Amino acid sequence: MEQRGFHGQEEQERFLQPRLRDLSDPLRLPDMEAAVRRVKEALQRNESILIYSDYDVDGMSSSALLYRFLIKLGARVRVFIPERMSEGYGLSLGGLERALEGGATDLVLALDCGTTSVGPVSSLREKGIDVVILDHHELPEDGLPPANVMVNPQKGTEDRYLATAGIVFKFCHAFLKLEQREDLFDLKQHLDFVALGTVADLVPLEHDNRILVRYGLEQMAATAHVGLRALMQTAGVRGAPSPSTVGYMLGPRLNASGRLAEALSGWKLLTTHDPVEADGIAKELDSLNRERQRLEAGVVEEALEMVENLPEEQRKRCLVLASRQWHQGVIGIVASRLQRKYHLPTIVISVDEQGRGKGSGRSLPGCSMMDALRANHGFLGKFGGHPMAAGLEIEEKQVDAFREAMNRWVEGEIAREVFAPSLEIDMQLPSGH
Ligand SMILES: [Mn+2]
Repeated sequence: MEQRGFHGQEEQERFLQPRLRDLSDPLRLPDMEAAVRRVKEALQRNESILIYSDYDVDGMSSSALLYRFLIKLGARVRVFIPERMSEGYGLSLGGLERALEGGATDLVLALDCGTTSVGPVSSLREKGIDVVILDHHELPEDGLPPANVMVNPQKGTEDRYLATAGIVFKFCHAFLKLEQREDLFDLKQHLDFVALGTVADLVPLEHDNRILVRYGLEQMAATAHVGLRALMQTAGVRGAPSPSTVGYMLGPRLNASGRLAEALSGWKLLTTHDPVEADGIAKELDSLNRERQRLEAGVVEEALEMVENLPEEQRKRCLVLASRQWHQGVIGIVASRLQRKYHLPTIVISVDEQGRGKGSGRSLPGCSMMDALRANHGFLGKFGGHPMAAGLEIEEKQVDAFREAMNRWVEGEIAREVFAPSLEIDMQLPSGH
């Protein structure tokens, strides 16, 4: 324990026996109190609220939790999740246009997106619509969007490991705490959603994440949510769920909706109270997931061949691969497979008929994908994400130059040891014991 940096009995106990009451104060997240106040105002004025969330598992778990919370409090609220293929990641003008068609809107709550969306947030404010962002993505360098409130741990120094599901949990907790009405909503019963989003987003399972995931998985085993139960049944989950149950069985099925069809069905599955509907959606997600596996295998095969055909210096420090044949819904998974196989930062790009590429990048500890993209942003359109995973836009004609520049940048900036597969050894045990 000392080796791992846990000093003293109390700290060691806390790691070995995590307790919910050890969770840090939700109000220490930057601007959390302002976010709670704005939402409370919306409830008092009976405003119409729109939850706009990302289409991945963290996004849909976050919106499922917040939706249930606000409904329980009597809010007028609807949920919108953009389409990956046509509207793309995050708050976009196209996505917002369709979202606002859903009805009058006084307040937009952006979940797991919005941190870099200067244009879309400005356009909402011009329409007189207030915006509260709950997100954990990295901050842009050239100024934040003009949201009324942005809760993002990246603005501070603490809690930076939280996924959006964890931030939404903290929002609900802060709300109940400020109201002094912990009886209004059973937050513990929804910890399974928090575990889903946190594990699927691959954030480090340390500090509060460890507590949230531990109790969330326990909750999942006896989940009160019929959709989650149906999904576990369809996926063949037996025994107590673990992080790998979420990572390999539940996460891919929920994500399959956002990759190949509409992410809203994953959200519906999490929020439905109807066992028949739940069963139908779970089966649909299962077959979408099989389709996804088929597409993925094809792209992996082509990508491997492409790597082997690149000259050595163009694949030495970074892989950048693009094709018009690749389905945009699977490029992220393919990038992470290649990243693990070659132990290099990897970007896989799907190019449309007009020559516009959308790419997904995965990196490894010690080499921040975001730093690499910032340094080479001249080749790119929009980009954003985390040190280990990012998304980007690029024109097809820029891909070759971008590949060269990335290889050069990584070669020059990142220490060689980063790319050597390594074992982390805590201590050596003397033999003969
Ligand atoms: Mn996320």
